[in-house]
Amino acid sequence: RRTPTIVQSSPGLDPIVDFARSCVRGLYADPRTLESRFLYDAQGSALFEEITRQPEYYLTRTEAAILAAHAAEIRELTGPTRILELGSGSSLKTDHLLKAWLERGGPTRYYPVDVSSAALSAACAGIRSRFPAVEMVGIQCQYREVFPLLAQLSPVLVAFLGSSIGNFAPPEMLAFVRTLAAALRPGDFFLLGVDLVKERSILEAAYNDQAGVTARFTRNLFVRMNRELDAGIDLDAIEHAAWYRQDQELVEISARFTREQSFRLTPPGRVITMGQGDLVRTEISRKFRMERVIPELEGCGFAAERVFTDSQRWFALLLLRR
Ligand code: AVI
Repeated sequence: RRTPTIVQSSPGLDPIVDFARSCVRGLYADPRTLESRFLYDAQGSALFEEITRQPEYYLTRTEAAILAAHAAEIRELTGPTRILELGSGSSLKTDHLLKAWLERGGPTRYYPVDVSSAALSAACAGIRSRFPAVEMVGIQCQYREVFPLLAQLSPVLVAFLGSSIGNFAPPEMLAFVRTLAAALRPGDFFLLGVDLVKERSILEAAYNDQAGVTARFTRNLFVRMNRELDAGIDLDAIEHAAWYRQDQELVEISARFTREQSFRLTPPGRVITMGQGDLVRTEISRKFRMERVIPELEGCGFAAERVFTDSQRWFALLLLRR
């Protein structure tokens, strides 16, 4: 029990082949897109942690303040559940939840889930040192792979923080929430962080930080293609672009090629040509309205138990009951 235990899923597909196929599919698509799950290799996860510390990136600190203020109340409402956190990253926000669970006594069981083994190991080591009394098993896999385990973990609170749900396209989000609801038992909980619609200038600053960390995060996807797929992409010819699309209420994040170039991904070895000014979308980050998202989640099988927000109404934490 003293050493962090990490269990790993056994995906059928070789991770390099999975990455290569996904890149080829996305780069031949119209519009060109890359799957954002590939942003989170060891470097990408570390860069994302750095993004969360940028002054413009209000999401993490706003959500952490909401959690700090309401974790005890959340524990009051849920009772002594196990906690499973999807996309745990560094898990720093989780400290507030674990503290509230520990203060009420009884065993506290925590299951962080992350695709990045480096991020997961770091998170487990951190929790182990800050909360030696917490019983923990880290699970390295994609989110959907964990759903079949949930029934065994009941009573459980599934936490999905940081507005990561905003990185899904609307149909994917609904499919995800429906599948989660089906995997949970009645009476289990879902704690969901959502970033709210706000002024364009605040949103665009958050995704275009002065220090250029978000730009490095976007560019890292191409660094990864060079390292893992031997792509030979000229990284100096790639810039980060992020803007708010008010019509869809989302921030669109792309890489822009500033010069024409051709490269080849191995496997499968197909040539890809990018023209000057061509964009490759690497992420969307949706912004939500409470009056719309709550009925949507309720339509997927959850009941809204409590909604917590900050004084500026920039971010919301929704406690949903299955
Ligand atoms: C992980 N996710 C919630 C972040 C977001 O805000 O959509 C990812 C991110 N990409 C650029 N900055 C942050």
